[in-house]
This record gives sequence, structure tokens and C-alpha cells, in this order.
Amino acid sequence: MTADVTALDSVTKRLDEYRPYPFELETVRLDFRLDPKQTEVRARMAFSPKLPAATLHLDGEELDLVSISLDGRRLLRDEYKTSATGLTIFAASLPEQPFTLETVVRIAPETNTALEGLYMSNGMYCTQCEAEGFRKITYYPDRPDVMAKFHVTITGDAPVLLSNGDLVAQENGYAEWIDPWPKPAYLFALVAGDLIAHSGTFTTMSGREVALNIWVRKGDEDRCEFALEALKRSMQWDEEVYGREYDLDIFNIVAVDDFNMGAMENKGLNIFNSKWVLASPETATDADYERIEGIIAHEYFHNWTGNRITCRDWFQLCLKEGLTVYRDQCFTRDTRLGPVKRIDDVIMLRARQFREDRGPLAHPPRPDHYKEINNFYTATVYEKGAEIVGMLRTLVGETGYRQALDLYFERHDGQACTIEDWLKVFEDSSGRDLSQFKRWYTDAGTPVLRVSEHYKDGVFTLRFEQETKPTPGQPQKRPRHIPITVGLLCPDGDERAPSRVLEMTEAKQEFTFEDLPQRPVASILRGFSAPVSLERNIAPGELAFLLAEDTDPFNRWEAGRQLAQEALVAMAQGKAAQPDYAVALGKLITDESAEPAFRALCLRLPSEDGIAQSLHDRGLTPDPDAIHAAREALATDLARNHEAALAEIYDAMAVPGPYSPDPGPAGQRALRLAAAGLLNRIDGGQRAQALFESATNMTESLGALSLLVQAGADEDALAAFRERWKGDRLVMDKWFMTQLAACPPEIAVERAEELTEDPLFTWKTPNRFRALMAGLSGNHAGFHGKDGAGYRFYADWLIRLDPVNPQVAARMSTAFETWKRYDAERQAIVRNALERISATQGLSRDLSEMTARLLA
Ligand code: 0A1
Ligand code: ZN
Repeated sequence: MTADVTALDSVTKRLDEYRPYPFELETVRLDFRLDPKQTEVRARMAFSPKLPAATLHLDGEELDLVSISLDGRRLLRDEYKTSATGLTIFAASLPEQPFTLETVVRIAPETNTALEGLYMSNGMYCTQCEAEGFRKITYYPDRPDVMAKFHVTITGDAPVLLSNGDLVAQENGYAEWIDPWPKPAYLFALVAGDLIAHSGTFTTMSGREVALNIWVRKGDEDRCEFALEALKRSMQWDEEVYGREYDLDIFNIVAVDDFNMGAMENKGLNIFNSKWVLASPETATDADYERIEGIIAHEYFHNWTGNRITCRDWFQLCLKEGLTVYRDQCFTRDTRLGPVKRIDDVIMLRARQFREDRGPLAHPPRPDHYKEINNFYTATVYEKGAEIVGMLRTLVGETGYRQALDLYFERHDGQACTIEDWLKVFEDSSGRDLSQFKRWYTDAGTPVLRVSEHYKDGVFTLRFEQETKPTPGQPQKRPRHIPITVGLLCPDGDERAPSRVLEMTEAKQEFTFEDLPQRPVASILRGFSAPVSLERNIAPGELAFLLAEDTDPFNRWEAGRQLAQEALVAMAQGKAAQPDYAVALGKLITDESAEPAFRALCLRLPSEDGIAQSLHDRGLTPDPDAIHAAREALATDLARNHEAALAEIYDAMAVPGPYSPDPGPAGQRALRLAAAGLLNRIDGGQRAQALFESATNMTESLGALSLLVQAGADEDALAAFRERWKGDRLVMDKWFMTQLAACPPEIAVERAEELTEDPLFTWKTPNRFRALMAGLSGNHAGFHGKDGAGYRFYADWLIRLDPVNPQVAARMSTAFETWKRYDAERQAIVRNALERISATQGLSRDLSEMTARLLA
């Protein structure tokens, strides 16, 4: 073994090395004296030894230790040691009985640009502790299986001082908070600043009144109402659907501009990226509204799935995340248009998780090793984790699911759990054996499910074969337990056999349907009942039939998507596309019995990245320019073929009256914009221009701007938009992103370079950095331009951001995860760029783990 590998290996954490913490920590008292340069944190921890003669290790990073004492006695220098990662008190200095350890440390929130631990954003103090940020606040056993009751005092020069739990005392510049629920340190939060609350109340199912506050910067208070109402709907839904009641008298949400992720479920004090709280018709799109509601729900639902029942260690992250995403998805399905939400979720899953599963970053939903846990807040842990919960529900049924969840809450409330605990409640409540099913958690990769159909003498047979390609560290794959929901349709469109769940457990397996006088058309994997890649030899005519007739809305949409995908794959190889898609789509778009939102989805062409993946899956090397040209050509064809119908839709779908983010009007706007998007190719940008000038809400304004950008007719519009919104950080993020994502690929990199010179490109703010970089990487043919300028530009900025904010830099490096799909010249440039990042002096653990995995 080389020295290098040993060095890296010493930071690898492994699931099988888990050991319980040798001390019980019952209570912790934290006293903060806030100061931007020198915040003092006094921590008093009541420990009881669980094992004899154990040393006490506390995690701690970048802390300035002022004093340490045990049961009131100052510890001597030879009784403990500090290192870059923590503080160890030797066993000989520890009593066998319970004891209190008190430490005082100093930290500097003002210079904390990594936004982990205690930091400052626009003069406000704020914390982010998940996953391992608490160790940057004080010495502590910073691991989720150590759960303690927190009592916090805050002294500081700020009108609002917040922490978890209930407020027990308050005076000028001082506040005291007690959280009665034991919690791991990652759920700790503190906020202090000049904030203003938008408030309300919620009465729980047992009649308790909970005070609700959304804390924002002055000037933002009129953009909180939607989030507040979404919170109330979430609280109500969790009571009705899961029987879960809120457990404190107050629930606070704080919006912060500088935040590494979307939001954080700290107990009783959720902290949100302001992007996912603030909404007004003029500044937020329909999609923003829906997402805000979903994230508010997600963080609130964590109170039970994450906080009351937490994770034993970070390998179990998808225990809380998969389940909570599943819960927020169901909430949105219940409160908006269920089938449309399901389709949106699958589009996302394929775009992000399937892509991850096929590349060098593939990992199981429950990984068994990592170097930096922050790199595992992924689509696999979140979205695939949610799909696994959905499959469990399909397997045990509606009632079985509720029974399992009731048992989960009853058995594990107050505990730090594992995936094994989770599966056990399903086994115990349903009597089923889930040992094979567990592979969904432990094995990486998306199974390919091949199916062939046979019909003879009234018997219809489906023969399935499953195969999962090797993924990093897992060369051999075992068959999974796959629930496949299938329905059969008569040629006249009637349901022949209603949906039935086939349970596949073997590598090859067949299922028969009897007494069928005619060969049926099978609708397979209804509702996307398992996260697999279905391969089926199906005639375009049958797909067109399913698109027109399937009673399962997901598969109806899926048939259209497949037709489009086939057409695009053919065109990207210079072949002619079959006309079926255009014809079938023509019928659907004028079908007024279908929801506008559903029709809008059907009009959305597969993404260029998706087409590239599809070509790669067929053993071909994707050419980004050819893919872009194919997609443009298909869009133009559709516009020409259906010009009259699209124009009619465009006019009919105008929504009169005041703006509402409700699914009805939002769906109409989506359909209208989808029609405009196609027509934009042939109307010389006329509609886009008119819409841009007349728009009264951000959905239309941004939609129209994006079309103008795409048509290359954007100069005035971009300038006008910038002028109007330059003072609004959230809207300006959209301005940066949209013009890069939508512009002609040949100008994307140059434009990105210019935009980095814009004084509004405050690159240390994660939202702004992400807007620009994700805009560029979202422009498939632009980012993957042959000359490699996109790759070099992107790598340069990751190198620049890394010392400032390693988490965001590492996360953004996933733009490179598909590099091995492309030709040798492109690969050579990417390799070079990745090697350059990886050779950078002082590179963070976050980004160096990512580049090593990307290069492997
Ligand atoms: N638990 C949060 C996500 C989150 C994770 C890490 C963070 O900082 C590194 C912040 C938020 C959620 O699922 O919403
Ligand atoms: Zn979450």
C-alpha cells in the first residue's frame, strides 16, 4: 500500500466499525455570548459511564479552547489532549460515577464562509449542524446516536434570539430556551438577528395551540403567507394520514440567504434557504410555490421521521430522508394533482438518481463507507430512498403500511435507529420476509427489467428478466425483489384485467393471465411501481394506443415519452423519426378531458441529457450537438404539424384575474407556456415577446424570458429584467440561471464568463454560485462543447470556491458524473480538469473525495 492510500484510508468511515458511545449524555447546558469575531460557548455536559475505564472522546474542529473542568475542578494539561479533530480525556482522569464536564471555547462566526457550524449571513447569526457541524461550535460527542436534552442561553446584541424547544425566559439581549425532547447535536440550532415574524397558530388534534412564526429580514414579511399556510396544511396532513401530532408549543421557521442546502429540520426551529420560503406572485413561479410547499412539509414531517426517531449513524441517512421524501411526495400528491406529481417525481428521479446510479458516483441508498458524509446527501439517498418506501407500501398494501408505521412510531420513539429496525417493523406487522427486499438498501445500481410478451390459446404470458450492471465496489449483483404493477387493456381501450402487483424475485420469472379471448395490450410498471429501467420491444402503434387509452395516467404519459425518446434517439443519429409521436401527441393535446397540467407534461420533450444517456445505454457515443439539433428539429416539427391546435391552446389557456398558485391555474399556465415553447420555433418569438411585456406574474415573465433567450432575441428583455429586479436576490438568481440554461449552446460558455464579471455575481453566496454554474451545466450542448471550454471554466470555479465553501464545491462537481459517456477527446479534457482539481494544494476532504470517485 502506498503512503497516499493509507492517508486517505485513515479518513474512511465504515458501517461495520460502528460502536456504541461508551457514555450516556443526559443533559447539556449551552451558554452563548455572541460576538462576530469571538463568540464564547460554555458547555456543561452530564455524562454517565456505560463501560468501565473508557476514555472520553469529544469531537471538535477549529475551536479555541479556553478552559476545561470536571465536576468543578480544572483539568490539568496531562489529563486530556486536543487534536485537529477533537478532545480526549484519559480514562484515569474520569470518575466511575456520573460527572459533569464543562468547557469554554471561542469561535469566529464572521469568518466562517463554509456555512457549517455557527456563521453569519447579512449580519444575522445562524447555525447549520447536520451532519457534523456541531463540532465546530463546541467539543461534543457529535454523532446522531447520542441524544440529550438541551438547555440553551443566548446573550447577544440582537432583538431576536432563537433556539430549539420552548422559550422560558427573555429580556433585552438575552433569551433562554429549553428543549424537553432528547435530540442529537445535528438538530441543534441558534439564530440571532434583526428579524421580523409573520405569525399564526395551529390547534393540534388534541386541542393544543401551537404558535407558528416565520422569521425573515425586514422587507420580506409580505412574502411569508404562503409558507405559513403550507405549514398548517402539513401539520394537519400528518395528523390525518399518520396520526402524528406536533410536540412543542412553538414552531419557528427562519429564512436565511446564505445556506448550503434547501432547508434544515432542527427541532422546533427549522432553518430555510430563503429561496424556499419567500413567495409572491411577482417574484416566485408556480414551480417555486409547489416546491416551497413541499419543502415546508418535508422539514415539518422530519419532526417525527428524523427527530423523534433519528438515525443511529450517518450510514442510515436514508432512514430519515427516504421516508420523509416519500411523505412529502404523498402530501403533495394529496393536496395537488396526484398523477402529475408522480410524473414530476419520476422525471426528477430519472434525471438525477438514474444518472447517478449509472456513473462513477453510484452508491447504495445505505452506503457502507464514506470519507465525507456531506457527499452523501444525494438523489440516491433521498429520491431512491423514497421509492423504496413506496415499494414497501405496494408490497404490504395501504392498511399494512399504516400498521407498520404505527408500530415504527410505537416501538422506536426516542431512539436512534437503523434500516434493519425499519424493515423489522414491516416484517413483524405484515408477517412477510423482507430479507431479499433489503438489497434495495444495500446494493447500488438501477436494475434493467426486460420483458417479452406471449399470447396463445387465451393465455397471456409476461416473461421478465432482471439485470443490474456492476457499480463501483459491487461487481456482482443479486436479483432484487421487484413489485411490478400490471394492467391489461382490450384493443377497444377497456380495462381487461385491473391492476395487479406481480412480485418478481428471481433473475428470470414469468407470470400468466388466463381467459383472455383476445391478445391484450399490457400496461406494465404502472405508476412506476419500482425504480427500474424497463426495456420492452413494443411497436410504436401500441405505444400510441397506450398514450391514448391507458387508464393509468403515469403509463399514459410514459408511452408518449417513449415515443418521443425513440424519435429523438433516431434523429440524433441522423435517421428519420417515425411519425407516430407527432400524430399521437396531436390527439392528446386537444383532448380536453385531460388535465392541462398533464397535457403540459406530455408536450415537454425529453431532456438532452436524457437523450445522451439513452444513446449511451444503446452502446452509442452521444454527440451533444447532434442531440441538441435533433431536439430543436423535433420541436419545430411538432410546432409545424400542430400549429393551429397549439395556437388555440395558447389563447384558451390564458388565465384571467388575480394570480393564484393553485394547481388548476398553474396547470393552465404550464400548458400555455409549453405551447408557446413549441410555437416559439416558428413564430419569430412574437408570442414570447408579447407575453414578456404583458406578464403580471413571475411564471409568465420568466417563462417568456426563457423563450426569448432560446430564440436569441433576448438582449432588451434581459436588460429590462435585470433593471427591474437587480435589488431582489431571489429573482436575480433566476436571471443568471435562465439565460445560461436556455441560450444557444455555442454562446453558453462565453456568456457564463461574462456573467462572472457582473457585479451582481456574488459568488460566495451559494444560491448565486449555483444559479450560474447549474445554468451552464444544464445547457447540455454548451457545457459539453467540443473545445472543452465549458469543462475548464467549471473546474476553475470549483477550485476557486473550494477553500471558501467545500460543501457546495463538492456538490457542484457532480456536473462531471457523466463524463465517461462521451468521446475520447472530451474525456481527455475532463480527465485533465478533474486531475487539476485533485492536485490542488489544500483541497478539502469534500472535493477530494468527489474527484477521486469521479476519476476512479
Ligand atoms: N436534512 C436536511 C438536509 C440538509 C442536509 C445537510 C445540510 O447541511 C450540510 C443542510 C440540510 C433535509 O433533508 O432537508
Ligand atoms: Zn430531509
